[in-house]
Amino acid sequence: MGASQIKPEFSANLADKKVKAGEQILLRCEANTDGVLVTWKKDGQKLYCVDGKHTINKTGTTFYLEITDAQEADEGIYTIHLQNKLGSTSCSAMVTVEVKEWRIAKWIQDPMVDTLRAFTIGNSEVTELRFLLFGPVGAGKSSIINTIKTIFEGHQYVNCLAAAESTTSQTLHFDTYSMAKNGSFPFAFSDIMGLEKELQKGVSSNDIISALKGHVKDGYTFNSTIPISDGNQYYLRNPRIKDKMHCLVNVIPADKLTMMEHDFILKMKDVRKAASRMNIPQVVFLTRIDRTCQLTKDNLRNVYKSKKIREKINECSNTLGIPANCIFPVQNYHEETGIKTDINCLMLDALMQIVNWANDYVVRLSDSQAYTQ
Ligand SMILES: Nc1nc2c(ncn2[C@@H]2O[C@H](COP(=O)(O)OP(=O)(O)OP(=O)(O)O)[C@@H](O)[C@H]2O)c(=O)[nH]1
Ligand SMILES: [Mg+2]
Repeated sequence: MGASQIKPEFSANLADKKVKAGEQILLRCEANTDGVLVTWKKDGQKLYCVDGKHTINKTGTTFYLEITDAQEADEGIYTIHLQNKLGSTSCSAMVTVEVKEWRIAKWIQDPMVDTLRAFTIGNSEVTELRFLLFGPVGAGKSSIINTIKTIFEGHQYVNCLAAAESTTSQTLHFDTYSMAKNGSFPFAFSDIMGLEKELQKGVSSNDIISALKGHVKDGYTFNSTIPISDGNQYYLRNPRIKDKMHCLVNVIPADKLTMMEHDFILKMKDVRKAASRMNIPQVVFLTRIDRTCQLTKDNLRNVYKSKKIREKINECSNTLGIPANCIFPVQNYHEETGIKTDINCLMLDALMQIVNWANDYVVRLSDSQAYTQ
């Protein structure tokens, strides 16, 4: 019986491959006949073979694809399709190319906690460095506070109300969470209502700007249509340096970044401009990274090997105009019931940077340049 007279079938399928950058990738499968037309595809498109890079081969009924010097661009789903007069068949495999860490994180918690515990602020007029968390509804602002408090308290903290998925903000009041404990950890994080793209919804940009300037007292209930003003019992008329914000933390959900609409980005940029005018350092905490990258979800320590996360950081940098080295991917406690050292370390790594930047800012200021805007 001629080989082409049987319908092609695989006796051994292509197998998934994980290689390091620079290595060779060899995909191999075995069929029941060699009388077939062979087509290789990558990510659903016919494979474009580059001389010296791709080699397609066949020995008897064994089919090969060899790729030299594996690079990020070689990653994807490879499919081989066999066809003859009697039918066709195909099988696929996932090729993953592990890249070197493009940023180094420290995965040892205690030295970072010790450094933050012993942190002293370089301006005696400031008792706590203040961070304002700001970003879209459901970005993970309240969860960041819970995560940081969990690290410093040593047990899970859930007092800052984090919401299940919702389109309107769960946080309605301005509240400041002090991290201070026995004279250590002189940091405070203020939680605010989420930003929405519509003009009269979510927190108003004017309220955020007032909060940056230190005019907003704890307990203030946000009003989307009427921003806080002098006369409101929660309005602090003459804020001192200690009352104002020393760093603006833009909280951006990595999994929703691409869907952020233009009007919304303009609103965020308005706030950024105001912060820039005041020279307040600005950073991004990129949250929900586990929803963006499976590699990172499987093991948080892969975060700085992940191409998806690096792409998100670049996308975020281009969208908001914030340099990539001021963008920190973080993961919040959201479903865990116990303490996870890796979650803590990634957050601590970001905190180690931003407390220094906030401190540099308060060192430059003094109450002699009283802030009365
Ligand atoms: N998977 C995952 N979910 C997260 C993460 N951070 C927050 N969440 C979830 O996202 C949802 C919103 O989180 P919140 O902390 O309430 O967000 P928020 O920015 O305070 O939201 P509003 O106050 O409503 O504006 C909750 O269901 C959280 O559990 C994260 O890193 N990973
Ligand atoms: Mg909230």
